[in-house]
Parts: sequence; structure tokens; C-alpha cells
Amino acid sequence: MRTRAKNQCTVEDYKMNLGDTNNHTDEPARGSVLRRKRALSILTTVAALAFCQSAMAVTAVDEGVMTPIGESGFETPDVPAGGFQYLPAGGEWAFADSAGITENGSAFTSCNPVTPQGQQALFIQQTGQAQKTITISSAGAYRVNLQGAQRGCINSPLGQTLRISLAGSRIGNIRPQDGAYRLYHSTAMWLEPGNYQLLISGVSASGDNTAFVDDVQLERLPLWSEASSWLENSVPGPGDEVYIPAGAAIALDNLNAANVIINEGILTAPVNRDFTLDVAEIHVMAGGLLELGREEATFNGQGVITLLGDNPAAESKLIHAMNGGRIEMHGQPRLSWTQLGASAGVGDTSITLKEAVNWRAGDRIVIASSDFDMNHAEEFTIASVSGDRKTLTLNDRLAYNHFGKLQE
Ligand SMILES: [Ca+2]
Ligand SMILES: [Ca+2]
Repeated sequence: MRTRAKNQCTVEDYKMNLGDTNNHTDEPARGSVLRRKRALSILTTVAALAFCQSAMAVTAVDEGVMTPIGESGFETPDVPAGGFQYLPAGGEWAFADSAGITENGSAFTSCNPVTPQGQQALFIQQTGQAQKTITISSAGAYRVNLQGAQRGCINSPLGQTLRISLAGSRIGNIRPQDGAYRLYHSTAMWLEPGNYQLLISGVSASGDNTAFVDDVQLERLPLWSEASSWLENSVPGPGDEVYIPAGAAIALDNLNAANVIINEGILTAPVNRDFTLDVAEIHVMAGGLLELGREEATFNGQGVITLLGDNPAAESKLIHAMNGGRIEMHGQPRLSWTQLGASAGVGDTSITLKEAVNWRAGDRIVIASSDFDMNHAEEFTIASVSGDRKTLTLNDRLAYNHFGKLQE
């Protein structure tokens, strides 16, 4: 049993009060467990809340704010019933390559269910593209939501993959799983007010692979550090137990909490913004997602994760996934090691490498020992990188000599 001096409600108490978070199968598709419990038993819930409020169990809201993007359902221009048109002009979207608009029941869609919005959808065949300008009026973390489906007939088993780009950066690949329209999300990106290009493009150039898109939405995600992102209308702090339920997607900026339970919800870091994450435990339960970049949309900011806790017997300093929960962490690919291009001596504050590197100021490096004492390995932070990317200025002086060429 864990206890905390500041808290009157431990993690176990929280789970007990809110329901067994390991057993989520009876939870609704949307809405929080707090609400579910309220519906089940008002008396129980009131008692639980009264007990837990001083311990600060904090639950994420389950809805972001949709930003209007104009024509989002590909209903204009109006394609005749049962037809389709490549590169239709006169609408808000600009098409390129093998892309256009299809009606229900056309040669493209005859094997698919009807569109979720209106009667028309975007089709992206092979490397087709559709693009439109969107206007952001309030800074925040945004993601793209869309209804996607594979073409029901003709597609190869691999099908089409849709690449989503915003402001020139990739924010995710979406591969609709079958011919039924389903809701898919990109990862999140931080946008300041302004105009940006939203681009949907096909990745599968082979065969005749086609996917359909309808009801494209831009969602401003609740931000961790905004009080309105939480049912309790207060930002979680150190010692708090935080719950991210089904339907909730929280954008990570400065997280400081004791425990985070992601149960079917999403905690995602905007790929172009720094974050700090100070926590003792993160539990990613069934269907939940902790997303720090994607393989095809890497995280480009600086993220600092600090795991807290001093009880070796407890589950502290822990990030784990279970029962289908997912943890995605994808930074930019970096060269992992190289060699000195010249010898470096005691007192030097810079080193020259034998090749250009894609390392950055702030990265930490180890210069291995090059003599018979392994303790001459030294650790530094890169202060700056030269224009040719071969010379590193370090945060401190070398304490030892490091040979940068073979000894004759
Ligand atoms: Ca539509
Ligand atoms: Ca039509």
C-alpha cells in the first residue's frame, strides 16, 4: 500500500473509487469514468469524490475544440450522382495527380458503404493529392481527424496509405484498415495564428490503390497546462493522480504529476514543441496511447522526461503499457557515434570530428578513452556546432588527452 504524506487518497483508493481501471471493457466509448460512476450510483460517487478531492484525482475532458476549415466533406463542386471526377475545379480544395471527388455508388465506391457526410468523398489514387489553406486564429496543439476507407474493389491487399501534412511537416500516415469509413487521427502539431496548408497525399504508387476521405476536421486539443482541459477545472500538480479516459486526447506540454493512467485515451506531444514530463508512474492501459512522435512524423522539439519516486518497493519510476496500450517515442534519427578527426588535448574546449554530424547544441556526448585507462572517458554537453558540422564546442574543458589518429 503506497501512501503519500500530502495525499489522503492513494492510487489504490483512486482505482477503487473510480472502478477497476484494469477492467475497462464495460466502459462507454466516450465520457469519463467519473461520469459513469455518477450515473451508476450518485451516493457512491459523492462519497468517493468527497474522499478523493483532497487527494486530487484529476480527469481529462474528452473533447477538443473543432476549428472550422470550410469545405470539409468534399460536397463541392457537385459531381453528378453515381459519378466521379479527377481534378475537379471550382471548390476549396486543390487537387493534383490522381485525385478527385467521387459520389456514392460510382465505379470507385460501388463496393463501399455510403459516405459518412453528404454524398461525396475525396478519392486519392496512387500518388494523388488534395490541398487546402486553413486559418488558425488561436495558438495551440492541433491534430487532423478524418473519416477514411480503402476502396472496396480493385485495391491490392496492401491498400493505400494517406500522408497528412500540415504547414509543410508530416504529422502522420493513415492507412484505413478496410472499406468501412472509420475515424482516424494524425499526431499533434503546435500552430501559431496564421494561414497554413493542409495536404493529404497518397503514398502507394503501385497498382491501382485508392482510399477515400470524408469529413476532415481540425481539432485543437486540450492542453495539459490549461485548467479547462480537466473536469475539475484545475491543472494537475505534483502528487496528483491523473486519469485520461476513452475519447480524451491531451496535448503534452509541462506535465508534473504523481501518476498518469491513460485508459483508452491519448497523451500526445506536439511534434514541434518542447515538453517536460515529471512523473512517478505512467500506466498506458488497453487502447491507450502515449505518443511522442510517430515513426513517419518524428518529434522535433526537446522533450525532457524525469521519472520521480524514491520507494524501490513500489511501482515508481515507471512507464509501461499493458493489454494493448501503446507507447510511441520517435525522435529525429541521429548519427550514434563517430571518430575524432584530430587529436584533442587537456584543456581544449572543442573537438574536431572526422565527418559531419547531425548533432545539435544541448546534445550530450561521451568521448571514449583512447589510452589504457577506461576512466579517461569524458561526458560533455555540446555548446555549439560549427557551420561544416565537424567541430563541436563543448561545455567544459577536456581533462584528458584523446588521440584522433592512429599511432605510428
Ligand atoms: Ca462528403
Ligand atoms: Ca453530387
